Amino acid sequence: MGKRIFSGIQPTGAVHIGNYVGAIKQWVDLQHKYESFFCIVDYHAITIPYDPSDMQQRIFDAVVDNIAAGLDPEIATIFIQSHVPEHTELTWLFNSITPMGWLGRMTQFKEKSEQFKESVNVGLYDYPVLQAADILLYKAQVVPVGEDQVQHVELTRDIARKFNVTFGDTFPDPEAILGAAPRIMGLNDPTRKMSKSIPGSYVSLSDSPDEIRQSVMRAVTDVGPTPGGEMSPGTANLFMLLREFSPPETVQRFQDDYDRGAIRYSDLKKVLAEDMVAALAPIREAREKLLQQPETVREVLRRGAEKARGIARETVREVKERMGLG
Ligand code: AQP
Repeated sequence: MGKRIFSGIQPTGAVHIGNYVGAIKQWVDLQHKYESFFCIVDYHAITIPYDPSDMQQRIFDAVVDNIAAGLDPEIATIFIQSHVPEHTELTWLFNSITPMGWLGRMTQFKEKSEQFKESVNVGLYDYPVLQAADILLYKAQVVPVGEDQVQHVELTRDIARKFNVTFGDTFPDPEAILGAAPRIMGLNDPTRKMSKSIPGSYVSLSDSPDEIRQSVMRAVTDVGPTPGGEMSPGTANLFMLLREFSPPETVQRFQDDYDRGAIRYSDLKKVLAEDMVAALAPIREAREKLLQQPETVREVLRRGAEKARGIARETVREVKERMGLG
């Protein structure tokens, strides 16, 4: 069997350029190289407060955004996590071998419990075990993610190894792989990562050209470079985006201006905004078309769940047998 990749995205809000450059662009490249599974992880999304009445719409939008951005349903298996019940079944089996201390160390849990102080639930704590089940159900070895998810992939590896040692060799060692821009910071607060759940932090793939311009022009920078000092987080973030969306000559020109202490951030932002508008235009157009074909999208998801379930069922059968439950 060739290598498999697995990755997921939460339907917690609009898919943004951080998700796009940090993860989706890699998925689009890698789908040609490996057997690929991409999942809209709705069971993960319910671990923070949400409105059930628009969950289905957010799931649908996330699928549309990913296909519009280049995921090809003819090559990759695209499906919804809750359509494959083995994800939660394997989570329970893994819960019984995962020490609580491993989960207590997870940075995302610490950050999210701070962000949603009033509603820290068991699901949020157990989130990384569900993620391990997502990956290992398909025995994926390659997991393309943004930097924030690396710790969870390492935990997945620990769970796989512990299972193998305890019950016999079953799972491969999954490995996280990062793209060139693995951590895009929030435009309104460049000390925190760009996040769907932080309003003002992101440009989404569905934003209009004017919304993109407004968000980029409002991005936090600094009053000017400190001679010989490090770039401020906001400026470094804009340069990172420039490298993703603008040609190398443009990046070089602004880098030279910065080095000479002659940079005007408003000029940089204007150029970046226009290059971003142009780069995202084909995605926006593909998105509009897909929105007119909801039945096609639903058919992709039906086929995806069917293919995923075939594999997931077999893994759970094997795991239960090894654990003395089969
Ligand atoms: N700011 C980011 N820069 C680079 N990559 C990012 N990713 C997320 N934010 C950035 C990567 O995108 C993939 C899908 O992310 P997710 O939907 O599973 O959840 P997340 O990491 O928790 O992303 P968000 O946008 O911050 O969502 P909320 O606000 O709901 O928590 C992952 O591979 C992730 O690394």
